[in-house]
Amino acid sequence: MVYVRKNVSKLTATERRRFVDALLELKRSGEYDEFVRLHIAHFRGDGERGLRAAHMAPSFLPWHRQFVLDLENALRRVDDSVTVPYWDWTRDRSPTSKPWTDDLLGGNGRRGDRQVMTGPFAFRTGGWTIRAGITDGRFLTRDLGRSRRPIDLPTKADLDWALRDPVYDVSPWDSTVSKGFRNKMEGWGSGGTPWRNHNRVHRWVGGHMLGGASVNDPVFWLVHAFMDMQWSRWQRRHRKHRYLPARPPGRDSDQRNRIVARHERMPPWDVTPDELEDVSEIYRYA
Ligand code: CU1
Ligand code: CU1
Repeated sequence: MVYVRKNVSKLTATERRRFVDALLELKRSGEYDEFVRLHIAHFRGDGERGLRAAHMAPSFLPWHRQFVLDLENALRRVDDSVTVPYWDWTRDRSPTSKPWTDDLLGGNGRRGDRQVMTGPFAFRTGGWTIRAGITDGRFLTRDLGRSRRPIDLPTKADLDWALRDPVYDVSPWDSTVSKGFRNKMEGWGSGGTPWRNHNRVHRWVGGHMLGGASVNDPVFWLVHAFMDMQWSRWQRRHRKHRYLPARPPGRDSDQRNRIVARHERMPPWDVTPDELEDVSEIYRYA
């Protein structure tokens, strides 16, 4: 059965509770922290050597598609009514709107140490201790809107600008490209606008969302579900266009063996971007 991913602001009270409870159960069992560790292990920039599967590369979108699917499958083993909701930050734009309520993800971090004090993921509830991180902090942190140097969430115009681009990605397939849907969504910028869409949302949330350990904040999944939804929209809008590159870069390219082409395996999974382009038999967005 094809299941439905919903807008987080449209969930019923029961759906909110079941989603939160399933996350807390994965945390309790230790499974959640494995997702955090996997993401940290794949957090590699284009300044480093080796294959980039997750970020600063064409497979940014399919990599996170598979990653969200794995988490969703784990949640559904706990409670098969649960799916990963998405956060539409072009509509819910305030630090007090959904999903920052006490019955969902809780609110902003407090002044000083930025510790999240409200909701189910506050350290003091005992259910959400950070175990896999880049620093030693044991509590979840946020700095919604970046208090010292305020930043706005990306807008619908930012999203439309990315969706309009019919080309999936362009050479040299990294964080420097100024064309292509993938980096316009991933959001590495240059010049006057350093952060676009996805990267700007990570910046706006702040705290744990700033680095490789961002998965510690459950909003990570809501952000990437919305990203994934935009990829599906882009596919519907540009039917003749597909994931690029179709073939691995040639021998003379410095991107050889550094990115995943359409029919190449995308680590850590035994799956290719080609196989992840159509998910219509698994889930859809409402
Ligand atoms: Cu990521
Ligand atoms: Cu992200």
